[in-house]
Amino acid sequence: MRILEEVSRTLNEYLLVPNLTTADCTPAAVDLSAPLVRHRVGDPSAIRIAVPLTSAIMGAVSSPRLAIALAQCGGLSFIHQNQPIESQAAMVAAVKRHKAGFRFSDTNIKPSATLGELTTLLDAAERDFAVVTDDGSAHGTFLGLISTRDFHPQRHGTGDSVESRMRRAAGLVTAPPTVSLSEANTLIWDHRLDVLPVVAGDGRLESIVLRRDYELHKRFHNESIDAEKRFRVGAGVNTRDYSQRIPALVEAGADLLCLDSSDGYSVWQHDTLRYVRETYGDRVRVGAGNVVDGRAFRYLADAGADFVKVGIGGGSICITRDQKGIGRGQASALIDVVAERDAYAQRTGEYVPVCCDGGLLSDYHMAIAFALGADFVMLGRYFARFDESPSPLVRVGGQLFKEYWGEGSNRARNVSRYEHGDSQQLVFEEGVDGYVPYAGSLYDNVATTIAKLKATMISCGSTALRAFHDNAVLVPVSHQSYLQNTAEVRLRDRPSDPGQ
Ligand code: RVP
Repeated sequence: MRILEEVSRTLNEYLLVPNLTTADCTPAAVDLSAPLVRHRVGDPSAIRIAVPLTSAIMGAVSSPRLAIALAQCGGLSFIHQNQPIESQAAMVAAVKRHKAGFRFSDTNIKPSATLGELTTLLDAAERDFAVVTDDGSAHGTFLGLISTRDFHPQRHGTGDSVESRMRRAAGLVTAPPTVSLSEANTLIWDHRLDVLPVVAGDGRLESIVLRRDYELHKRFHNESIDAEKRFRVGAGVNTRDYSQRIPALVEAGADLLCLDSSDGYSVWQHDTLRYVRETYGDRVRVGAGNVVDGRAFRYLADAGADFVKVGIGGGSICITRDQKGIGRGQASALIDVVAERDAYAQRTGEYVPVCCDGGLLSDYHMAIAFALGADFVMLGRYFARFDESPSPLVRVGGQLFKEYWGEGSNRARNVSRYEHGDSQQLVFEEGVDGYVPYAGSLYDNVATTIAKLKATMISCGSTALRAFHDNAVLVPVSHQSYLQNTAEVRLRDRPSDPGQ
C-alpha cells in the first residue's frame, strides 16, 4: 500500500492570479490553437485545431449534426462507439460527406401530419419552416416546404394536413448534389429564397442550404478541415472489437480515433494501440485513456498513444467514484500527467498531447485546465445543452431541458467503456440519466466561451496556450474563499425584488 502525499483536488479549488497585461495582449492576438496528436518536439502536430474544445464520446452528445457545427467553430467531435460498427461508420461518413454550407435537414415532416403536429415540431425546434418528405425523415423523397408563413392557427384548423398548405416540390427551386456552395448561394439570392433544398436524381433529399448560413459561414475563419476541405471528425473505439471497428472507421474517413474507457491503464489498451501501429503505422492516429497519473500516461505513450485523455470519476453524470472508489480530483490528475508529458517530451523528443476530460462545468474550469497544462479539453454536459446535440428537448415545469445520460448508465449500457474483466453485461451502473438546462445554439455559446478564455489569458498576460501554461500563477482556494465565489452566497445578500 502507498498513500500519495497530495490530497485530491478539483478544478474548483484553484484560481488564477493575473500577470502583467501588455499592449500586445488583445483578443485578436490570442491564439487558442492546439495540437491533437503526437509529434516531434519543435515540429508541428499533423492535426491541430484552432479551438481546443472536443465533444465527448457519448450518445447524448456527439452526433453528425453536432460534429459539423463544432468543426465549423474550429473544434472536433468524437462520434460515440456504443452502437453497431456500421452505424458509427455511417455517422463518420455523413460528416465527411457534408460540404461546408450544406446542412442536414433536421426539421422534417410527413405530408399526412396535421398542422397541429407541425406547430409542435416547429416550436420544439425553434424553427419557422419544415421540409416535407414522404416518410418525414432527413433523406426521404422531397415533396415540398412549409413555413409559418403558409398557415395561421386562426385561419386553418390544427387538424388540417400539412399537404393542404405546403408549397409543392414541383413549384420550388431545388439544386442537384453537384451544386457548389457559391452556385447554391447565387440561386438563393437570385430567387430570394430562405432555403434551397438539395435533391438527388432519385428525388431523395440530400441536404439544405440556408440563406442565414451564408452570413454564418462568413463568421467562420477557423473551420477544422482536412486537406480535401472536408470537416474533420473523430470516433471512439474500444478494446473488444477494434480489429473490425477500426478498419470500418478508417474507411469512412475518421481523422482521429480515441480509445473510450473509464479506466485506460490496461493491457487491453496497450494491445489495441500496438494493433494500430502495426497495421497502419502513423497513417491512423489514436488517443488512449482515461488515466489519472503519470505512470499510466507513460504506459500508454510508450504503447504508441497519439494523445492521452485524463479524468476518472469527474464527469457530471459519473458515479464511478461512488460505485468503485476509484478516481482522482481532476486538477491533481492533470498536474501529475502534465508533468509526465513534459518529462516524456524531454526524454524522448516526442510530445504527446493531454486532453482534460470531464467535470468542466463552467467556462472558467476550462481556463484552469489550460493553465494547468491541458492541450485540449473534452466536454459532455457543455455540448449536451445545445440545439445541435442529438438528445430530446423537453419542457419540465415551464423550463426547457435537454436529456443527458452517462455512457455507464442503464440507458446507454456501454459495456465496452465500462468493462470489468470478461463480463458482457453492465453489472452495475457508473452513470446517471438526467437533464441539463437547454442553452440554445452551439455557435453562440462556443463564441462566448472563446471570448471568456481569451479574456482570462489576456489578464494572465498570455497570447498562446503554451505560454499560458508556462506563465500561469495559480492559487489553491480555501473552502471559505470558494463559498464566497459562488453565486448562491452572493445572491443571498441581494435585496429581494420590490414586487415580492
Ligand atoms: P462532463 O463534461 O462533466 O459531462 O463529462 C463528460 C465525460 O464523462 C465523458 O467524456 C466521459 O469521460 C465521462 N463519462 C461518460 N459517461 C460517464 C458515465 O456514465 N459515468 N462518464
